[in-house]
Amino acid sequence: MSNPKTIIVSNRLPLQISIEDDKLEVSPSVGGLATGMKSVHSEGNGVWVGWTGITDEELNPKLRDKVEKRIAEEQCVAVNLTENDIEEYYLGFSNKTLWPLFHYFMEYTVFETKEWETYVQVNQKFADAVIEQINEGDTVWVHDYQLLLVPQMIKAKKPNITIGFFLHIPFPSYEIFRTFPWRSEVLEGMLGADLIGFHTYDYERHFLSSIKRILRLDVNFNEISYHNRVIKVDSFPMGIDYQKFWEAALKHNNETEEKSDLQKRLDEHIDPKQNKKLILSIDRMDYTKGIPNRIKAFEYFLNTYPEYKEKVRLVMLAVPSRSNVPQYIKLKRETDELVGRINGQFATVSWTPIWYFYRSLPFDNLIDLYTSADVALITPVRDGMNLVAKEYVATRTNTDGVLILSEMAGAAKEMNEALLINPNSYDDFADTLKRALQMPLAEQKTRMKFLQKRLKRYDVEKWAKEFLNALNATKELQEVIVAKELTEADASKIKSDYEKAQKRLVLLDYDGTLTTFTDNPQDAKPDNELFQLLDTLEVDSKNNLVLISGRDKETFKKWFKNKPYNLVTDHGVWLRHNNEWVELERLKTDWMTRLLPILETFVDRTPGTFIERKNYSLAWHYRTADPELAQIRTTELKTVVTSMIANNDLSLLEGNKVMEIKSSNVNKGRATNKLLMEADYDFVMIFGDDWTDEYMFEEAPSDAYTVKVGYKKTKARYQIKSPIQVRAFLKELD
Ligand code: GDG
Repeated sequence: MSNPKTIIVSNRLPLQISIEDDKLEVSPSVGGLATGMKSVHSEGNGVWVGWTGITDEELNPKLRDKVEKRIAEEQCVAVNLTENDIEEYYLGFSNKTLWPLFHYFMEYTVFETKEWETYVQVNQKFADAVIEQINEGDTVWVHDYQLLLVPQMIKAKKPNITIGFFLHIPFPSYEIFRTFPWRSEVLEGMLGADLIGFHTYDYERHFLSSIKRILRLDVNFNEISYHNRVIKVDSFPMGIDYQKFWEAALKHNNETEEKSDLQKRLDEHIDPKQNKKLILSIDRMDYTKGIPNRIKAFEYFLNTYPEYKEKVRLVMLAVPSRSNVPQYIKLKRETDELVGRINGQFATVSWTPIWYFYRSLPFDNLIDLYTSADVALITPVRDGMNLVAKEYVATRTNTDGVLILSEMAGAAKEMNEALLINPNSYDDFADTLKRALQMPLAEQKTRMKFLQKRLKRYDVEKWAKEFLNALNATKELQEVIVAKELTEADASKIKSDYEKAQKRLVLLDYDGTLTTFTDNPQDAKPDNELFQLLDTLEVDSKNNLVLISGRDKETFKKWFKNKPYNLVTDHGVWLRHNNEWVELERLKTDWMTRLLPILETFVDRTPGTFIERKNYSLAWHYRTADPELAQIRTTELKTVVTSMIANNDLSLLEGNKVMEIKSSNVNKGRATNKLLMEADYDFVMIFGDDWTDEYMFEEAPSDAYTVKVGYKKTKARYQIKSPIQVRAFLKELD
């Protein structure tokens, strides 16, 4: 086996590739992600899988070969995309559907089936390219919203590979996400990962809420149980390459350094003696960044506090982005017009209020801007994190300067010492800007030092490491869970012991073990396949086959009228043996009339729930209720019935989306014990799926074969996925 490696997957490779007259130029790109991943990527034989930025149509086969060989030297592997792929997967589904939807721009979101289909196909291309690189023991880290389906696509073919997924943009609240036609597919796609990371806890809880409500999965704190796996969800606020910005700023501030043309122009406006100040904003030209809002708010500021005219200048760098998507074209036009109008309105012979650059600047000029700005005005209307805010802080080597940051940026969650504003309030904007411009130096420094300390410690490399450590830890989590999986070898061992045995007890729980749960408990009637299976076990004279259930006697009587199986109902109150019903426990039921009205108030207040009245117990089912409301109500119910329970010798059982109140003197364990004592069995096998079945597992002799259906914590020896597998296993026995 080769050394395990990490495979990084993102839409774009961290390379700039240009081809002119068949001449190939490749240089590393300098984005935040590329920096953060640098050590992960270069470690061992790490690989980065992504698109080169050049479509298939732009490359002839010879040139493609050349590109592939060249990028292989950079440990990169290309995913080949056509013009149509880019049109529909990238510009289309990623940037006209997912991007606006996840940033709460519903009015910009289009839902095109054709684009979705291409998105699925292109995600498959990425997954296939990754799969080709995978060796046993490797780790895969998939990035961002363009590749939401990739984790599941990889997991399907490589179930033992550890996969991480990080979303760089917000995850919207359930109320937004539920409007999305492919919501289940996207969630399931992400659940292929073993660890899912977000920038903030808010995105994490929005995601978990959708998981609970849309897929109706069990979520325990930040762990999701899904098929035979546990998936961890956590927040990892992305940092920056702090040292790089700090050092660049130090070098820039060095007197002996020659000044750039941009710096000379900036200097013309900076004059602390005259209280002339520079305000800076830097963003990709994107409607999520709140650019028009910012300009209008700046206009409002100049009108509200006219004393700042000729004193402040807003330097606004907007980097061209996705400029062939209609909303971006519109945004560019709107921005141009607004800047023109405001400059027209306020400019004097010696002063233009807004300096507006629509272009990308080289890194050194970026540093000119950051180091010259007295105030950074970072006011997106939505932003996953926002690294610009952090970069500004990292360049303030004199610890002066003020950061004004929108509450709607993920970065606001960890940058409390910035001046946080609601970007939709012009008053908030204007007053905060005034406060920033007047802030005493001492206060600036205190705030800046706090901000710097955190950013320095939790830089982008640390971020990547923490994510990978957490991802690594999920391997152990999976091992704990799957250690008990009933393997083929276990199954054949059980089968051979079964064949050798002379007197066997086979105890089978019914719901969730032999049949799958449905929304209505009456739909779980036995089917023909099940009857055949049970008949085969029953006719074998060496077997004592017992179906054991919390269901009431009447239901089982009806369902198994013509069948000779032994039955235990009502959690162990009744036993049908050789077609005779005997009462195993004598119980009082007067408490039920007192409890029923209480339970009814819960049903009234919790849509989707209902009460099942059994002979000896009352069950409150909440399978179709809102999962979060149900969680609150179960806690309430526990408190309400606790006093009643103690006085009446009752107990409250939590089953699978059901709470049941019944006498403490009865449970499946006691019934199991009684059955075990009836004969001298040399083979005991027990199957069950929920909490109430744990009593059986507890009572079972140590050499019994106890099997839990589903992957929850259990006292059973083995675990098996679902009733389908249980049936297949039992079929094999005859
Ligand atoms: C997405 C999420 C999340 C900008 N102009 C120039 C330039 N930049 C660099 C900045 C910064 C980066 O671009 C922008 O990063 P942001 O984080 O601010 O925003 P997005 O591009 O929208 O990124 C965002 C991020 O992913 C990471 O997870 O924070 O929320 O939307 O590094 O320095 N760089 C150069 N010239 C420029 O003109 N060289």
